[in-house]
Amino acid sequence: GNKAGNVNTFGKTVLVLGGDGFCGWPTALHLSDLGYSVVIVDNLSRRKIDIELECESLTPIAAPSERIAVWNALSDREIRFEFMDVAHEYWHLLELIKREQPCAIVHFAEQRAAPYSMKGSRQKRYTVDNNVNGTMSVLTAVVESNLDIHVVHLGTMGVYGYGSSGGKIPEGYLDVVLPSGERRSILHPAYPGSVYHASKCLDALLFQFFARNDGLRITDLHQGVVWGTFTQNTMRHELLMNRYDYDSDYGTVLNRFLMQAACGLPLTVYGSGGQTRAFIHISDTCKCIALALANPPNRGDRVKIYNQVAETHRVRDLAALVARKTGASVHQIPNPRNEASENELDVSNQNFRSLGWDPVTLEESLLEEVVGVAERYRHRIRRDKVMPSSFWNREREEACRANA
Ligand code: NAD
Ligand code: USQ
Repeated sequence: GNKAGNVNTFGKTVLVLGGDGFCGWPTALHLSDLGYSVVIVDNLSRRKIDIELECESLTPIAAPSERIAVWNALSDREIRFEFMDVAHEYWHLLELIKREQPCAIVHFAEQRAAPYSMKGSRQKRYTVDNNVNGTMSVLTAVVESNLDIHVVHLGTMGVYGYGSSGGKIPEGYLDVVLPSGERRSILHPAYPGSVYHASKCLDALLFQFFARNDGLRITDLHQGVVWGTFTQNTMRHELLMNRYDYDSDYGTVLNRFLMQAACGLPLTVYGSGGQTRAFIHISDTCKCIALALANPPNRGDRVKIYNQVAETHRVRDLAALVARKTGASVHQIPNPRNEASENELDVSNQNFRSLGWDPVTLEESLLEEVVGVAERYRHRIRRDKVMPSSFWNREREEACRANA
């Protein structure tokens, strides 16, 4: 394996689709810092959804041009920005690819919140339209450009489904014995738990097809729940600050618990809290992308799939940990989601481990840092955005409303 630091990035351009988002922004800075020429492509749909949901990032985030200018001034590098809807401006995307001739495209540009994708029929349809069309446009444009571009996509652990792991979850493929007795390695079956997760399963089928039919070089990263907000690069200036979502649609569970602890709110455990999920810190998201870029598949290879996870935890154990550290109280509330109430989760992350990745885990100091950020900005919290407001089905909605 090729360790990221050993790669010659000189003259190499990377497009970061969705580079204004929570994972995309710190990754764009990290890749720029490593010497890649970075072009952020984003239609700012996430900032517009903030307006729709009447809730902003807990941390104040600067406008794209403002924060890019700050980075360019202090890093002596140059990030550029293209305002574009990658799902619906195909010709614009193709032109950009032909002009920039990137060695790789990192694709974060999707609607990524499971609760938002279940909010109503408009949001369900928007999520599939945006995510599947975006992926389709990227793949088609790469074929059309006739350039040998490595596509790195941010997928999710949720494609495997939770609750029926049947042992350690492998990295994308399952060895099976067909009825004929023949052995075969197949794409792991998809068990999406939300419309958002279903859109990622559809993406995965498109990757499989384009890798086989057109020989595209594709890496799909099945990432766990991301926590934290700061990275070394975003800490270099106040105006480089990253997003911190805390509302019930976009806030991920550990960041929500840390926010709740900082504001004196009870920690909202959905159901029994027996759900086990995989976690990764935002700084490791950036490192894993760099490692994936440094280790592309060869032309003709099947899609390279990595599980991008550091550790697994049960939701109620996370709540107990945060409560112990901060004195917060824990509230079990009816689960707005339709998911297994208890599940085991054992995940292989051997692919990244074999490249020397040594992930950070739930260290006390990092947890304290996040609580510190939440305390600093707690005056910005809209308390009416903390309780669940998206429900998986009518039964869940009635149970939640009856409890409210
Ligand atoms: P985010 O919503 O903060 O960022 C996504 C960015 O993509 C936003 O800036 C948005 O404006 C942009 N975007 C969306 N649709 C677009 C389009 N059609 N054209 C151009 N830009 C578009 O989300 P995030 O947390 O940074 O997640 C990024 C990716 O990582 C997603 O694909 C998500 O599925 C995956 N992921 C995230 C997590 C997590 O916990 N945050 C975990 C696993 C996987
Ligand atoms: N949960 C609570 N209380 C809360 C919020 C969540 O108990 O206040 C529970 C949920 O019911 C769920 C678990 O915590 O069982 C995780 O929820 P989450 O919102 O943190 O994560 P999820 O909806 O799975 O989605 C997030 C990202 C998504 C990414 C996914 C990775 O938003 O983009 O794909 O994590 S994974 O979960 O591994 O599929």
